[in-house]
Amino acid sequence: MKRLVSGIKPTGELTLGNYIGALKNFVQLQNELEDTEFFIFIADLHAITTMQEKSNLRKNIKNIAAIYIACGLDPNKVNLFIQSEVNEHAELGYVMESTLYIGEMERMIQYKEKRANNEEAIRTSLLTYPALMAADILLYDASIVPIGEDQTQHLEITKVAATRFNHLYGETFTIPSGFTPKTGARIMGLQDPTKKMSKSADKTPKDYILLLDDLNQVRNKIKSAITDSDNKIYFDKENKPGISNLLTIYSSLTNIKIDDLVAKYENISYGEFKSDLAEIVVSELSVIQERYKEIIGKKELDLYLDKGRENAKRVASRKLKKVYERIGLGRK
Ligand code: ATP
Ligand code: LTN
Repeated sequence: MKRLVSGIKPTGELTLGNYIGALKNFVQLQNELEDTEFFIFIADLHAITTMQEKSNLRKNIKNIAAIYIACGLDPNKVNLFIQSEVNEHAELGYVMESTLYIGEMERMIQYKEKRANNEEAIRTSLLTYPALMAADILLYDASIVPIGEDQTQHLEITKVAATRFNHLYGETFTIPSGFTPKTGARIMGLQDPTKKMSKSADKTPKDYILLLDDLNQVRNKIKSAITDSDNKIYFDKENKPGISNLLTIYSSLTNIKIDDLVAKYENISYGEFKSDLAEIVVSELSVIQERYKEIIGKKELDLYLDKGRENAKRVASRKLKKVYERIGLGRK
């Protein structure tokens, strides 16, 4: 039986970027892959690499759990759980810190970027973050890890950690592969299409679409997305980042190839294109929002998270025990 692992940090409300780059692919893989066990979690330990207000953190954790289900993950097929409730993640995270080198951590782009924005109070865990992410994946011997493009470097370091550990202590971990969508692995901001759409960076709300945004606001955000003035629709990431980003969103949500969209919208104005796209996004989000309302606050949500935690713990504790034995920690 193969295993798939992925997680999302509860650092804010989820965006269309999270949906296209990650969530939508979790659902697609759930429906396509056979003989695969799914472990999808809420990465709350990762969230505290930066300051989180307590009540927001709690709210965001539950919110992501409900969004997972609202987007189409079937909690009877997929193990949904909260990372901090399976203590093996933190414990193997420490072992991974003792496997990876500081130089390797310091090379991580996400660390360097976040550090550049906040020179003063950088938490140590922001640097060691990839060690915890490696633990998240290796605890379950995951062979497939669906992620957006910004996480590929972290997945690479996970492979380094697994290979090094196997070499030092004998075959212990499966080397994982990333699954990144061909289109939509990096959705850009609507106001600044040269930067990633993000839920936690300091941005104007018009730059991102939240999955739970009011649908009229969604329409307005798409209509006021920054585009160039040449009024021709074609894909050119360098020179036309705005329109290229909108084409990517359109293509990801409809599965229509970008080339076919370009042909369809030849000689059509940006305004009309944006209106069509707005309706496509709205119809996708309205289904998610309906299901979200049905599940949030319900007792079932906790029961699913309990069941997910137990299943995750069973696998994770066995693995951690084996790791400790391999290293020579403790007495047996
Ligand atoms: P933050 O914005 O708080 O730094 P994030 O959104 O990058 O967080 P997560 O919420 O943990 O981080 O990301 C969950 C998944 O969504 C990851 O696989 C990530 O690669 C993907 N993702 C995030 N933003 C985008 C985006 N703009 N385009 C495509 N995928 C994305
Ligand atoms: N690092 C990811 C979230 C994350 C993750 C993981 C993704 C934490 N652990 C394990 C896949 C597998 C992020 O910041 N987006």
